[in-house]
Amino acid sequence: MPTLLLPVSLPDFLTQPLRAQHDCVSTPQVDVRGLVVPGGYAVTETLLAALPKLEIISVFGVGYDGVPLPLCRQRGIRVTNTPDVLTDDVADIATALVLMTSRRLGEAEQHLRGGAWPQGAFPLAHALRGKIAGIFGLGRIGKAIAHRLEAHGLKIAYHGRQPQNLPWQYCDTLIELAKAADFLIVACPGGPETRHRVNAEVLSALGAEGTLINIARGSVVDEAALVQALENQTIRSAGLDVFENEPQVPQALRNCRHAVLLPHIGSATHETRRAMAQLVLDNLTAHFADQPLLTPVV
Ligand code: 8YV
Repeated sequence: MPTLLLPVSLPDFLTQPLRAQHDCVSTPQVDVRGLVVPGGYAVTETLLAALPKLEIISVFGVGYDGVPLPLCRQRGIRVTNTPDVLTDDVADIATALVLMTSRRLGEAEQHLRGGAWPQGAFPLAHALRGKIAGIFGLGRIGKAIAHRLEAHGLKIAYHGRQPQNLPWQYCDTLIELAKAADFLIVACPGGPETRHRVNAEVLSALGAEGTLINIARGSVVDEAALVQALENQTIRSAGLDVFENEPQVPQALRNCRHAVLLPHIGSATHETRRAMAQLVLDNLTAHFADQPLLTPVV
């Protein structure tokens, strides 16, 4: 049985079948041939150096920003992820955050649970109809968000590496997109290329009536700049499912009533997490049987 390293805890419905077919360990060992990690997990060069026989890294998530791809290519280590199966769930959470921030749903619920009823005391919210959603990163998830928000009456603009053959407005720069957007929605991959792309300048372009939504990676947003923008009300609100140093969420964000905060639950449904687990299993089985990978990254 090939030895697999599972350095952090993963759901039982993934670890049980993994243990049935592999020898699973939780600390690095020289005979490890496969590594299974959640999306965004930092696979360091030190860890890779401790695994001389590593053949495959299977990411339980779509985002492989924590995996050093050049080093994997150099060493011939294959990398897989779990795309597509989580697209709808993550897009649903982005849509929920747009609704929660615009209609102040969290605050309204707390208001009622606190024993109150509006009677003029609860502030009016903002409608979605006619507003502009600016999507940064129009990949599979970005497009699924765009379709959902179109159905809510928003107009779609986007920025990414290049314009696509789509009926939506392309903005050449992120600043231009932020200026145009009522909701700036981060849906791009994480990693060094996008680190802190949403900075103080972008937030200032988003403006006092703008909302930032992030369902991608916390690293894309300069969180300190975001806290400042929320505290100084230079943006209206933020809806976040991801944070720069998960699971740490700055107290300043927790204190902010104009921020809706979720604990990285974009793909956290029974159906999707099981489909992700199946992809991890199928990729590993294919690899150890010398068959083509289902969802190869490298
Ligand atoms: C998961 C994710 O939270 O897919 C990703 O990249 O970040 C999420 O779907 C994670 O991978 C599950 O542990």
